[in-house]
Amino acid sequence: MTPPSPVRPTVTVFETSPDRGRGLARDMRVRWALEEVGQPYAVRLVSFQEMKEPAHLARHPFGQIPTYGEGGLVLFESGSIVLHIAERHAGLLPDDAAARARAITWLFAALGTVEPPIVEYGMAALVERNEPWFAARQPMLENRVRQRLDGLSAHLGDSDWLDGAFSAGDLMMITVLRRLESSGLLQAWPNISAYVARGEARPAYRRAFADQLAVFTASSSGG
Ligand code: GTB
Repeated sequence: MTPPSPVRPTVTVFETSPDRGRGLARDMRVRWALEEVGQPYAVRLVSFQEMKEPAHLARHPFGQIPTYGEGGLVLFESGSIVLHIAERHAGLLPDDAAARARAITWLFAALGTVEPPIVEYGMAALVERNEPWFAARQPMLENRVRQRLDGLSAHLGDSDWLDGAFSAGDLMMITVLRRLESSGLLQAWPNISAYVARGEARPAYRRAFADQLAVFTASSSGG
């Protein structure tokens, strides 16, 4: 395992996040991972215009955030970045090989199985609300989310975390679930609501949240 590097990695984040500092943009998971492992980092702020310009497209082929730079290495995709951090520092993946594989499985489950229906549900409410098909489509999208929450809740049961100790899988799952907080849907699964709250109570989460909020506050006050 690598000790904290004296050369700080750089994470590219929104200069002015559209979530207004609620920690819903995907840099939050990278910041949280870095805080969990005790690795200081720098941020590069980009505007929506800069995200589509050549300098940023060289870091991220789709012109998005987050990106992660460490020496000569440049990564995009929040899942890949969090896994990279977890593999190089102690604290986010178990040492036991089987437990480690299961934690990585949860990270993939968060991104590949739980996040897509949550994002589709949220995006429809945002951009399709006035479309004629919205009323018919939204219950179907909500039902897909409910199916995932049923499965997750049944697995979680009374446990604190998804598989033993807190891991990168929990970190990713909690950031994904947080996108549902304003929908009120999570309240029907008290163990999932408690799970998300448990993640948000972690000191590393709180530091990451405060730091991304400070960026939004500074940008929106012209600072
Ligand atoms: N699969 C990629 C990853 O995991 O890194 C997806 C990256 C991505 O979607 N990035 C978004 C982005 O750069 C920001 S996080 N969008 C700008 C663009 O594509 O031009 C998504 C996001 C944005 C806003 C909110 N919000 O306002 O609540 C929440 C999440």
